[in-house]
Amino acid sequence: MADNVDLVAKKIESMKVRGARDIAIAAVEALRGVVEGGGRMPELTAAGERLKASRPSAISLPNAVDYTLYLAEGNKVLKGDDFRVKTLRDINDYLRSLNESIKKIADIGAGIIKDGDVILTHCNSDTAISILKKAWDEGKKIRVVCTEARPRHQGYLTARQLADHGIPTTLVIDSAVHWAIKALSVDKVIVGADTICANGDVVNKVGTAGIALCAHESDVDFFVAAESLKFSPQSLMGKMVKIEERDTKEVTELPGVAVRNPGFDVTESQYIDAIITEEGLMPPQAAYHLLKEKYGWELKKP
Ligand code: RUB
Repeated sequence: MADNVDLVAKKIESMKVRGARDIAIAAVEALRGVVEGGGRMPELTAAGERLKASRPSAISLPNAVDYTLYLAEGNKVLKGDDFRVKTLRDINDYLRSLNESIKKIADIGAGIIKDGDVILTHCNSDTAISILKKAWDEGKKIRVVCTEARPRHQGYLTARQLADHGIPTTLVIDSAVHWAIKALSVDKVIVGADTICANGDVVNKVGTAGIALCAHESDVDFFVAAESLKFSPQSLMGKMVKIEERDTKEVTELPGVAVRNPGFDVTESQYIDAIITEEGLMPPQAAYHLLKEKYGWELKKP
């Protein structure tokens, strides 16, 4: 297997590359490297398996790998350099479409934000951040509340990125969310997603489900920002998704005490007001229809 594929898989495992979108893009780029190096279906399939195994809870990763293999498969009758040239073109088009998707989500998401809104976000989602930056660039004077996202503190990245963009940003510890929604007058919650199941349940950074419950209690709208890459035809409901448990040393070491460190949790669709996708704003219950129309329940060319 290409050294670079293993390197990318290790970067995903160690979270040097992280976030559902970025790991999917890194995997597609690694597969592109295999094609550039003259690899064909057997090499691509082996590379895809290695990449898919690197993080279990984000469906974006197997979806992106399978779709890239599907593109290559469509070209496998081509001989010699023709396979390489055509497959590289297809992969580059796919990467471009992923860039377009996040821009469309930013436009659609910014449309639901009002001037003066206070928005709470969790962890570090490029997709959610793109919406917040777009709303700000449109002149909406928003304020953002970020969580820390213990134990790895990805929320610090979000806070830095937003503050550097000029957006007034407040950081709170994860357990202050209930307080923050009330005391800081939060109007909306916008988070990203790692997987969206067919019934509209959402898998995202651990803590998301609790935030959704707090938002529900305070009648605050809860939005999930995710491109269709995160939709899972295979996962009927959230409880079927394998939740990654990470090294407990990330949390603490207390002799004689068992520590658990789940990376993600499942927010049930009933607590989600809408999912912001590149296809538009939709109720989570419509996930089934998007999957059926766009993919016909299989990863096919959108
Ligand atoms: C990141 C996380 C993000 C989603 C969506 O978790 O849960 O909310 O991946 O991100 P981790 P994006 O830090 O463990 O990867 O919108 O960038 O795809």
